[in-house]
Amino acid sequence: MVHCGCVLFRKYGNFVDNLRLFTRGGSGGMGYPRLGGEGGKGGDVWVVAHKKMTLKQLKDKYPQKRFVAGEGANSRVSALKGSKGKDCEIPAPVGISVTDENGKIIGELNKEQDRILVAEGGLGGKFLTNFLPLKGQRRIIHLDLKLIADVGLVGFPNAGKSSLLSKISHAKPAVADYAFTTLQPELGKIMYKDFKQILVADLPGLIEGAHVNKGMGHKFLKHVERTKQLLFVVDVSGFQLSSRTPYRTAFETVLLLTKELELYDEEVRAKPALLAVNKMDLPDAQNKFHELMNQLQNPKDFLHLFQSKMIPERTMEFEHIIPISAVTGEGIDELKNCIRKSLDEHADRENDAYHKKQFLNLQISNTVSHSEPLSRNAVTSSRMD
Ligand SMILES: Nc1nc2c(ncn2[C@@H]2O[C@H](COP(=O)(O)OP(=O)(O)OP(=O)(O)O)[C@@H](O)[C@H]2O)c(=O)[nH]1
Ligand SMILES: [Mg+2]
Repeated sequence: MVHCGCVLFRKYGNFVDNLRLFTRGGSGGMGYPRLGGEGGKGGDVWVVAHKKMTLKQLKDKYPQKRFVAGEGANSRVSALKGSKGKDCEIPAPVGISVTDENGKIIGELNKEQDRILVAEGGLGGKFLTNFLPLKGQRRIIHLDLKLIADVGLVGFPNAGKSSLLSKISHAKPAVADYAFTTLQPELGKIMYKDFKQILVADLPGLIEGAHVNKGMGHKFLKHVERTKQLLFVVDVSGFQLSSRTPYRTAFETVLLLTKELELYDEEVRAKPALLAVNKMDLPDAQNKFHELMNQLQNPKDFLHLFQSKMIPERTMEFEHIIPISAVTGEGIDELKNCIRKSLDEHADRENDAYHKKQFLNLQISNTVSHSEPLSRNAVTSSRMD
C-alpha cells in the first residue's frame, strides 16, 4: 500500500500549472538630511524566463513562495548617494502569463530571457521625502502556464486516453478500468524517426456537465485550452459513467464532448481536432465503427433522434478519424502520422498567414510614407487659403 501511495504521489504530484507568489520590492535606503544625501532605491522583483525551468521546480526550490528584493543602501558620509538594492529574479518557464491578484495581466513570458517587472523597489530617502525612504511595492502574482502540449487527449473517462499515451510515448500514466483514473495532465513525447518530437498531454476525463464544473470540469477543461490541437478518444462501444447515468453510444460521446467544449469556450471547440476510435480489438467493434462513421458523415440524418440539449451548434469536423486499439497497437502508427501531418499543416498555415500579414504591413507602411508629403501639402495649401 505504501508503495502504491508513493507511485500515486509521483504520478499526480509532478505537474504544476499555476503558482501564486508573494513579491515585494526592497525598501529604499535612508537619506542623509544634514548633507543632503540620497538613499539608494530598493531592488526590483522580476520574473525571468528560463527554458529548462518548470513551475514544479520553482515551487520545490522556493517552498515559501516569497520573493523580496534587497534594500537600498543608506546614504553615508563616504557614499552620499546610497547604492541600489539587489534585484530579485524569479526563474520561470517559457510560456507563462503573469497576472495580479485581480486577474489583470501584468505580462507574458514567451521566449528565453523575457523578463517582467512585478514589484518595484521603494525610492531612497531624499529632500522631497524628508530623507525618509519609501517601502517597496508589494504584489501577489499568479504564474499560469499557457500552453502545455501540442496535442491534448479529450474524452470521457475510461476511453483509453492514458493507455494510448503509454502506447505512443515513453510516459507511464496510470491505467485502470474505473472512471477518473487520471486527475492531472501527464505529458508524453511522440518521437519520430527524423527526431521530430510532439508533446501530447493525457488529460482527465470529461463528463456531461463539465462546462458547469461537474466532475471538476472547469479545471479539466482549462487544460484542454492549453493545447494546440485536440485528439478526441472515444470507446467504440460507448460509455456509461455509472448505473444511474444513461449509456451513450460512441456517436453520442462525440456529440456530448463537442457540446461540453462549445459551452465552455467556442475557441476551444474550434481547435483543429482528430478522432481516435479506441478498443477496436473488442468483439463487434467493426460494425460499431461503421455505424459511427455513417453517423459522423451524415450527422443531419441522426441529430433529430437526440435531445436538443445534447446537440452542439456546430458538429466537430475531424481532420482524420482513425480506428485504433491502445492494447494491441492496431492503427497506432497511422495515428502518429496523422497527428504529425495535422500539426505540420497548421504550422505551415500559420507561417503563411504570418508572412502575408507582414507583407501587408509593409505595403501599408509604404503607402503611408508615400502619402505623407501629399497630406502635408494639403495642410499647407489649406493654411494658405
Ligand atoms: N480492450 C481494450 N481495452 C482498453 C483499450 N484501451 C484501454 N483499455 C482499457 O480501458 C480501461 C481504461 O483505460 P485508461 O487508459 O485508464 O482510460 P482513460 O481514458 O485514461 O480514463 P480516465 O483517466 O479515467 O479518464 C482500462 O481498463 C484499459 O485497460 C483498448 O484498446 N482495448
Ligand atoms: Mg487516464
